[in-house]
Formats: sequence, structure tokens, C-alpha cells
Amino acid sequence: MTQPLEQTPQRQKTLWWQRGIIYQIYPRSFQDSSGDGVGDLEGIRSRLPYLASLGIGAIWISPIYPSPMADFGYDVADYSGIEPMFGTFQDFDKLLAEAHALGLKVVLDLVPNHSSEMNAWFLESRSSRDNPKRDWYIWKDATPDGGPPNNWLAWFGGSGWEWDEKTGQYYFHQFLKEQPDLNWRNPEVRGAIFEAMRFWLNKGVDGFRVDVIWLLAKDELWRDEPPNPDYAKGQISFNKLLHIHTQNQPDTHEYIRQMRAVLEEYGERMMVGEIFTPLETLVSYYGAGDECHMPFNFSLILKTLDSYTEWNARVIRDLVDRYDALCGAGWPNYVLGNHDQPRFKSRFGFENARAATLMLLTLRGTPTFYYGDEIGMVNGVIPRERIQDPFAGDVESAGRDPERTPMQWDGGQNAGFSSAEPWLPINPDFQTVNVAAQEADPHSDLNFFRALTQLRNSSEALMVGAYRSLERHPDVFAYLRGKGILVVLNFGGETLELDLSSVAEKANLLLSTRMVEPRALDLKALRLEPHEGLVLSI
Ligand code: ISL
Repeated sequence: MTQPLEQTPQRQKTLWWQRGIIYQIYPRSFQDSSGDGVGDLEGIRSRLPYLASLGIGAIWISPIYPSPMADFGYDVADYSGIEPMFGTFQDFDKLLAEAHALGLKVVLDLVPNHSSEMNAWFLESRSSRDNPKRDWYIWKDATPDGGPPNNWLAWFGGSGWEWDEKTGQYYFHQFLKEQPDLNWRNPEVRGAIFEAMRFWLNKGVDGFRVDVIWLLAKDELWRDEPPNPDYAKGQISFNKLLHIHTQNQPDTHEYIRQMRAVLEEYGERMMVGEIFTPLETLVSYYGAGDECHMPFNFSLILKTLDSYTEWNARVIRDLVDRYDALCGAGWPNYVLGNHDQPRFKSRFGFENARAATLMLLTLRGTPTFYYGDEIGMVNGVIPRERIQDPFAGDVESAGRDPERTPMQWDGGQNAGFSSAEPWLPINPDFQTVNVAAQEADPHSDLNFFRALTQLRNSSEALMVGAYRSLERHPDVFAYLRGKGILVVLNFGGETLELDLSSVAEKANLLLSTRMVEPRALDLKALRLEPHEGLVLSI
């Protein structure tokens, strides 16, 4: 089991994924080099110097495998290939080598719960009932009245069962019908996924972000799921049931241990699992230090699967306190945004974005940061006729497209993302919110982000020091990191004066969200401007 860091004898024992910031790249939207309006590997490679300048430790790239793109890559047609739209193996190898030369780790997305319906495995499986791969997916007979075998639903709407005319059975899919679930109870399936992992690990990738890892095992008795008594109109239809037979099944932990064992063959590699479950259950995915290195902690985004966490000092302090304690010997982590969730600047309010960034990078644990958030990108505006996300149908909105708009590199044509019309519209704010404009402004969001990562990377206390929150003003979240760092965040719109002299008399300001000059401050009367965040040394 991983030791709490304070107890590890030498600090160099901490690993890259504990010290470094993970930066998520949605490859379709980062940089297009081929002129088709969709981002690609060569585009990412061309932006490596920018990525290195951010002070991050690793990039996680959303799926780049061959895919019909029903769910934009989360429908994998070949686990050991590269989607031609994204490039070639040569492009990938070059990207990996150059990233490593710049000191950046590369984490790939692994989607083991389901494949694409166009995956050769599924094509075989659906070809006949006696095909050797029939049992690689989940096939069931209809009920006597011809209905699906049980009431299980798909996340993106409707029944989770799809009738296959040719072979006269239903197959199960937790997402789109184009994404059939693999049968993880079949050891051949597990072996095939482990082989795919080894394929990429042999190439030198540093780890995997594992898609919906908590859904791998399904109830062996295929029991109906009970209705959700708290279901309210307006929620996605998937929430009509309580998913007690398709989520968090005990056997999933065994499958994760087997995946972890594959990673252990390669030394210092990392697996971060995508899991949406209350914190008490979430931490069970550390296992005994033999499951996920990190189960993603989405609590700064979601309160429940249907409601967002508010930007409220008490709410956030309580959840950080609870989570930090629950982690025990497991290494914590925090996420503010990803390709499935509205941009945090839009969620928390524009005025709070810097304080939120400062918090993410100063809490104890690995931060995962979403591309574009460092320049303050907000939810994009998607006209109805340009909606791409298949999930949008069920939620009656643009679904997840607003957080997937192209990276804003400059104020020129298509924001420097592509020479062609981009697959999703560029945000209307791109002329002011872009990398080139912000490079030139020492007080920009981009340069604030760099100052923050620089500070974090130079401070043992910020990277690995213990966390302890302080009880103070209702609008303030303040905490100590290690022995010498104090972080104070004003969540409200009022100027405040705090007496923090019980912590120390004097402090040195290291960084403020307002980017004022570093200076000595008196903690007996510490002034905080509205929405301001401070990192202080004491
Ligand atoms: O996006 C969501 C709601 O905003 C989630 O319900 C999401 O679908 C779910 O968390 C699973 O996400 C992952 O698997 C999906 C894929 O569409 C997502 O992009 C991926 O992050 C199926 O592979």
C-alpha cells in the first residue's frame, strides 16, 4: 500500500503522477495540422513547446484509436491502432518521443467497458450465435413477449438492450447502441484488453485514464434495477432507475487488480479511473494499493450525477476535508473540468475562475486540468444545426459540445486552430481570449497559470505537504500545506479583513490571483479583495 507522503523516508519516493499536473487534451479540438477542421497528433506535437511552457507534468489524450466517431472516439474499432483522421503510428511515436524529451509524460485513454459496433470483435460476435467471440459481448434472449431481458437503461437514453435481427438476441450497451459492452466475465476479453495495454506500454506510454472503470462488471443474475424515488422531471432519463446492478459491482475490483498487475510489469506507470460515485465508495477503488493509482475525484464538479457543486466556501471546505481524510493512504486528486462537463469558468462564475484554479493547484493531490482552461475558455455557443454530441438528444441542449470547442490559439482565422471550418464552432470570445494575446500580457490568465505552476513545482509543501483547513469567515476557505504554506481564498464579493495571527504573525505573499507584487503581510489584519486567492509562505 502506498505510504502517506509525510511518512515516506525520502521525498524522491514520490512519483511523477503525484507531483505533476495532468493536462487533458481532447484531440479533435486542440490543433489541426492536416486542414480538415479536426485536430490531430501532429497538431499536438507542434504545440509541445507551449505545453511544456505551462509547467505541467503529463498530457492525457482522449481516445486516438480507429473509430467511427459515434461517440467521438469513445467507440473504439481497434484497440491497437491509430485513427487515420488523427494521424499515423509514425506521428504517434514522434509525439511520444518529443514529449518525453521535454519531460512530459503521456497518458492514453483506455475504453475497456465497451467497443465500437465496428470493432472486428463485435462484427464476429454478432455474425452468428456459435461464433467463438459470441460470448465476448453480452447477448441475451428476449422475454417470452419479445421484450428486452430486463429494465436496464443506457446513459444516453432509452433501453440498454438492442435487438439483433439476424441472430435473434439482444445485446447490452450502457452508452450508445453503437457501443456494445464487452463481457468482462470472459477471461479472453480481459486478456485481449490486457494485450492492448501492453501494446501501448511497450511503445512507452506512461499510463492510462480508464473510461467508466466502475461499470466493468454487471450483475450475474441480470436483475431489474429499482426505480429511483428521487427522480425529478428534467433529469436525464437514465436517472429513472437506481443502478445497483450495473455500477460498482464487487467483481469490478478484481478486474481492476488484474489491470493494475499489467501496469506493474512496467514499473512507474499510472492508472487513473473514471468513476462517479460518492466519496466513501470512490476511495474503495484504491484497493489495498493494488487497484487504481487514482480514482478520479469529481466532487469539485458534481454534487450528485445531476447537480453541480456550488462555489461556496463551506461546501467546498467540507468536501475537501472529508475527501482528504477518506483517502487514507491513497493519493488524492482533484478535477475541475473535462470533455463531459461545462467549463468551470462558466459554472463557478467568471470572477471566481482564478481563485478556483489557484485552489485546484494548491490542494493536496494531483490536479487534472482541461485544455483551454488556462486561458479562461468558457462554454461555447453551439447553434442547433451544428450540434455534434449524440448525448444532446436526451438532455435537450447542446450536450457536451460547449466544452469541446477548439483551442483558441490566436485572434486570426479559426483562432489558429485550423485552416478549414472547425468541426465545432470557435467561441465568439476568441479575439480576446487566446494564447497569443495572453502571451503578450504579463497579467493574463495564461501567465497567472504559469506563475502558479512555477510556484507549485518549486514548493515541496505544495506538491506533497499535508493539508489542514482553518475554521474562519463563512466566505473564506483557508488551509495550510506542509509546514510553510498558507492558502486563503475569498469566495465572496466583499473585501474582507481577517485575523490569521494564530497561524503566524507575518507572512510573505507568494502569489495573488490579482498578480500583485510579492511582499510581506501582517496576518493580524490580512486584507482580501473580492474573489481573491492568496498563496503565502509562513
Ligand atoms: O457526459 C456525461 C454527462 O455529462 C457522463 O454521463 C458521461 O457519459 C459518463 O460519465 C461516462 O463518460 C465516459 O464514457 C462515455 C463517453 O461518452 C464520455 O465522453 C466518457 O468520458 C462513454 O465512453
